[in-house]
Amino acid sequence: MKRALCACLLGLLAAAPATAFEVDLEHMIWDRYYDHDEVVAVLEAMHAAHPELTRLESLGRSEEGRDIWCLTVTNRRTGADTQKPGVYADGAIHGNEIQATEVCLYLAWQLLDKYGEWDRITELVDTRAFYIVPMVNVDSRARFFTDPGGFDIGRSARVPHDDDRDGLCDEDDYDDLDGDGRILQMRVRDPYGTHKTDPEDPRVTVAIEPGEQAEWRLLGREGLDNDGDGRVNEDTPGFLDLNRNWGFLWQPGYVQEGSGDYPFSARGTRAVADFLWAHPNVCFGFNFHNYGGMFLRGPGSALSPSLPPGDIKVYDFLGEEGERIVPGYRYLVSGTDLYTTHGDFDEWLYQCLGVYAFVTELSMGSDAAYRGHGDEPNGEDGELWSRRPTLVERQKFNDALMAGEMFSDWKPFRHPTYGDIEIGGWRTFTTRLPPEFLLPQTLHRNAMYVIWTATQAPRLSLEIIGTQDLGGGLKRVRARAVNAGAMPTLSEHARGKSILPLDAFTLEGDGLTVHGGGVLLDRDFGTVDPVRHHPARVPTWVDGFSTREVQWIVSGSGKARITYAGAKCGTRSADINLP
Ligand SMILES: [Ca+2]
Ligand SMILES: [Ca+2]
Ligand SMILES: [Ca+2]
Ligand SMILES: [Ca+2]
Ligand SMILES: [Zn+2]
Repeated sequence: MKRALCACLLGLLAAAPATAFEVDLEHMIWDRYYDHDEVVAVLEAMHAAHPELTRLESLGRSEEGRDIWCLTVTNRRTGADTQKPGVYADGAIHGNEIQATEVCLYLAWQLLDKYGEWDRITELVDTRAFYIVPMVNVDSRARFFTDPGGFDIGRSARVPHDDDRDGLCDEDDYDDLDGDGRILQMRVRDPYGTHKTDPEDPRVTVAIEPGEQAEWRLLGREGLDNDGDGRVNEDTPGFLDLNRNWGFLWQPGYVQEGSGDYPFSARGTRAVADFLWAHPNVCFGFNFHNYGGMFLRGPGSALSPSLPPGDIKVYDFLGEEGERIVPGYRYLVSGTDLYTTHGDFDEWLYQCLGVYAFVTELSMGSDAAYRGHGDEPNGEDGELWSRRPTLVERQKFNDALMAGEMFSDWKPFRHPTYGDIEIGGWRTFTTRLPPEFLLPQTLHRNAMYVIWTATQAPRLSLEIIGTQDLGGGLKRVRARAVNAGAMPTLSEHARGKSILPLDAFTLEGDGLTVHGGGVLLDRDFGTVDPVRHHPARVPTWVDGFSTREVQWIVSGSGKARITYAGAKCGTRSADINLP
């Protein structure tokens, strides 16, 4: 009977389509991109294989009804996730930046695969919580793999928007004219145009120099004037940029393009915000994007207040280590080193929730470099990252390393408006995405940097310094909280703006009366910053790589408990017995 059942099952398996994706967590392959269904299958498999170390939940549904998944990784046997310092990581808030999802997926896999094998990871999964949301803009990332849309389409959330104010939303999308499954470029022969064929490579169309003879006029992405208004592809799906839709210094569309009708108007933004509001234990957030090789922090604009010095020190310490763990990437300030943005995620995290955060721009132009020692020098500062390869160099890379698969050669097409044109150009998976053979290093280095950052979240221990009989029935109790992580238990900004309550250092005991208490300013002279009311509870915080000492004056005797509790560092307790 059993054998018959097995044979039957085998028969079913054999009948399954050969292309069906089966997750094999033991032998995961990382030099490939995973599409929406595959990412979900990997998340489900990780949860099924490690139910005690993971929680898989949908934070909400997207505009097109897809779940926005969050995988929490922590060892539940060592305590609830909310009682541990949390590190948040998400990807594909811009849906076309698909390698951001792969980093998140790899991070989760690394934490689970190495749990019990690598001591650092075991300890982190026991003592910290990782919140991983691989696909924030889940609709556009899913469509990146299925629609012919190409790279340009997937940044926006799928929120209908009337780009050209004609009363219709999304009525003139790109069109796959030649039915090859791709949206490429269009060009038409025109001696009065703007471009010519590159003499070095006939596939490349370059701008003419002043006075040169033109050969081509560029017509933009493949498409038609669907609504007959005299413009081609003027109202493509969206536009709402999920990373301009957050509630700190949000600006309307005429200041910040793509910001949405109001903050948190997109489902993905709102779903992640609700989750983070409910998880004040999160200390650090990574928001993965896809181009430039950068760890970006705020301020993002001149409107944004500058950071207090204590927080800059923390950021500098973390960012400089990032530059070592991921060589070539730069730790930068987004508003001054890059460009102005309003209403983006990392600023909201820092300014409104008191969470340190980086936008990580994953890939570098040098990923697709075709250049040797003797070739022309690199960027102005001599660094590879600052100079993108020229289009001719990209073609040489394409030929030498990708067998020419990155580019579709120009082909003639009869266009109803433009007449005889040519369609061709760079394919979807080649713009700002590393070729798959380069993915594993990008994923591993960036995931390991998240893991290192988690080691620098508040790492608290509690010490009893001692008790002393002062005579007259009074006793002195001293205790110390030690933070071995670089991050303070509360950021300087969070303390200064009362974003979260201060942590509480408390002394409790049935047989005790606490007469005085406060932070110990000088241990030798016994100077104390006294708490005016309820001296048993001393509100405070502990800086990174630092200690906080408190002192209480009590009468009575018996068992007592000293506790340090904070939103971002969990709770530590120690018992004492007063004679
Ligand atoms: Ca319209
Ligand atoms: Ca096409
Ligand atoms: Ca049109
Ligand atoms: Ca169109
Ligand atoms: Zn982006």
